[in-house]
Amino acid sequence: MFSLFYGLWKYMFSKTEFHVLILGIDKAGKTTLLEKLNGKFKTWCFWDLGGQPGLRTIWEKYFEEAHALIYVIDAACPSRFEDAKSALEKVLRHDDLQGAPLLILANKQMKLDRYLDLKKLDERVYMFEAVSAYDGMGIKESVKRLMEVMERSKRTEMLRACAGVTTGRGA
Ligand SMILES: Nc1nc2c(ncn2[C@@H]2O[C@H](COP(=O)(O)OP(=O)(O)OP(=O)(O)O)[C@@H](O)[C@H]2O)c(=O)[nH]1
Ligand SMILES: [Mg+2]
Repeated sequence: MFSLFYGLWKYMFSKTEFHVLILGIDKAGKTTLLEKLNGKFKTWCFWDLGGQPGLRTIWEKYFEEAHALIYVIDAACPSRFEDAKSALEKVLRHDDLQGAPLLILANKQMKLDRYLDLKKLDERVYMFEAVSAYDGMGIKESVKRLMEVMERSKRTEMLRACAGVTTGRGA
């Protein structure tokens, strides 16, 4: 009996198309994200809506049928955080989206990397990681990566050699 119900449930579930709304203010990177998602989730239908102020009034027409929400923020543009925040607050306050799971994506982290243009400085190995020191996201992995690179670096080799020479002199 259980397997009959399970089979039926599985059949219905596999037929369900999930509607996922992609929202965020203009130029946050929604359409770019959609291009990355396309074809990767077979039963998911992503709705990418324009984020210009004049287009945000249309967003709510999609709320009722949305299973979940992805909210994209341009993390490289602090001057627009306030706009992004108030647009998000308005979305979350809406009754038609009640209980819909929310994924917030801090996009364009790498833009800062490009702005710093560290490659120009010298030939040293550098890593750029998106982290949150506040909640610890990415911290452990980043430092681990640094340690791995550090252990294999020419500089560590050089410092070891120097330390060897110094110890040798002192002895
Ligand atoms: N450097 C960088 N640029 C990005 C990234 N994601 C998107 N962009 C650029 O940001 C610009 C805006 O991206 P879109 O995907 O068109 O933004 P949108 O949220 O769809 O904007 P609207 O449709 O106007 O609401 C484009 O020039 C993208 O190439 C990213 O992760 N890094
Ligand atoms: Mg777009």
